[in-house]
Amino acid sequence: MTLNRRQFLMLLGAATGAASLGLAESAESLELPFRSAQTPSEVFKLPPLPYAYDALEPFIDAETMQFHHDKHHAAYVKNLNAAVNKYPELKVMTAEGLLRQIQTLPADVRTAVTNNGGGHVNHSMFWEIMSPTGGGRPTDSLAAAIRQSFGSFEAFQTAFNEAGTQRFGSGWAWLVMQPNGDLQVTSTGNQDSPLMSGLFPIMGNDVWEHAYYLKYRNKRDEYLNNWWNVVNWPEVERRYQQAMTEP
Ligand code: MN3
Repeated sequence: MTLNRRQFLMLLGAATGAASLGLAESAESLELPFRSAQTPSEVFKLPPLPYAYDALEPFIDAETMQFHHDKHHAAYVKNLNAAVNKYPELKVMTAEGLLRQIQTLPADVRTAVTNNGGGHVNHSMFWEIMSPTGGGRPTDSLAAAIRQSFGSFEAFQTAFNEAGTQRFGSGWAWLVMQPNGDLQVTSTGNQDSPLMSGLFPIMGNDVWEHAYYLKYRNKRDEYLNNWWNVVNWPEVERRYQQAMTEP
């Protein structure tokens, strides 16, 4: 069984004494770091979309959301399961753990884990950092960190949008935390995860055409501008706090 962090913490709250076992410290954003053996094809699961397909209208259309989640993300999960089924020792690792240790994985599954593990982790984050009640600005410590790193929220938005428009072909625009704690705007190609470079992905926007083409056609810049209306800042803040506490 795979739990997101919120579900896991709820369970922890219900299980007296669980924190004393050290479980709280080892919880990751998507899955427990270790899990019991399961049937081979079901180690990684497609997380449910946390809102209706049309919930992000008019900024992201329902058809895009349905295909993006039910077809594209589902395919990454299926292919990631197929890749790790060759190596039982990989099936006890989280998808995030696989990406962080990508260079140590067996060479014949490294590309499949990069593409499909990255696709799974990136999209699992993506659904959660958007919300029908999103938009506005970050608050709390993240707002201060953004001001300190980029000068202003507007300057950060400009840098993030530029990272998205300048990514040639398919990929992601990111706000990441470097190992020294500094924030950085960057982009990656394909489904490459910042985790593979030792960077923590605080937030990212999917600039593959499958994320916007039905509604925006070739206007990626318009999609990037409108996307800010659905950003779930409380979840992004939570990820920022997680970035500062994870090793
Ligand atoms: Mn996508």
